[in-house]
Amino acid sequence: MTEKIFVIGANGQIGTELVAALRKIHGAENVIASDINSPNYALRNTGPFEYANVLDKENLHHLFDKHRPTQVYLLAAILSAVGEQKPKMAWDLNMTGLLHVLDFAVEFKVQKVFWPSSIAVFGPHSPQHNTPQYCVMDPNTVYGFSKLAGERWCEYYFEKYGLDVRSLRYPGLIGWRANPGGGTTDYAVHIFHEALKHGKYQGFLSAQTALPMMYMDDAIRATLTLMDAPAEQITIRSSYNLAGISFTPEEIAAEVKKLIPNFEMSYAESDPRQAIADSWPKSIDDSQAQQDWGWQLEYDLPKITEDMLTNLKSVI
Ligand code: AKB
Repeated sequence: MTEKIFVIGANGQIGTELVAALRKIHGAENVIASDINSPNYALRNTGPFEYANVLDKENLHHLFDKHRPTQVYLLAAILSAVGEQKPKMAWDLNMTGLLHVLDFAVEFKVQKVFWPSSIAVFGPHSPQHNTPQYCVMDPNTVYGFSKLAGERWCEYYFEKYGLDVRSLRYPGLIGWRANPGGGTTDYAVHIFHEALKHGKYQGFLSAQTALPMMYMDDAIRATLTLMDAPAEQITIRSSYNLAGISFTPEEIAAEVKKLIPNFEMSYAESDPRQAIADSWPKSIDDSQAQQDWGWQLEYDLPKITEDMLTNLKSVI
């Protein structure tokens, strides 16, 4: 059966890479990229594109009706750091946008929906090391509790309406094809750009702040593997923990220095993102994803560093 895949929020860090991967598998014409902004350089002239604002219910309904997608990926969101500057807007976009998509997915009998959650669903009272799938969750950012509420809605739509919705709690994502926008883990991408451009970088988190991170190739593979898994293997309909690897700014700086020996790292005195990072897990237990759909990580920190620097060199 030919899939018709609708990707909402395609211009972002995940969307840019996911659209390219989906188009390789399903053919460019079967993957409709959409965003509130004009297509970015990677999406331009590579396949169908629509303007979509998840809060514009009428237009979104029209797009579902026009394309009758079999799969929908909803990636439009306001991330943790920007969410703290615009709390009401973050709640509205992250929550109302999700509910619009879930409702239209039911109405138009979409076969599968993907919606990303995040390690931000955990909070200061969650276990910080090897954080389990199920534990105390008291996120204290708007982004975090919008993701936690979203997870509950996803499970609810699965239980009440039989909607096949699948989700991952992404760690911080690192990729070279697109920049992250407004998150707490963004430093782990900026460091590579700055190392190549200026040979130095001032991070906004302290040297010892460990956070779970993942290379984009792994994240895209995890997403596609989850979406391809037979429905009976999916035992979690809220969102799966996804671990990646955990490292500190000091550790990533040391890896960069191995390949760019004169690289210098410094650390900001204070930054509001530090409090967000301190409330998040340092490492994650993703054994349920391994068990249910065979998840295996490929990229460790040295491999990420080498791949990032090699690829970025050719594009910046
Ligand atoms: C952020 O930092 O806000 C995101 C995330 C971990 O969900 N990258």
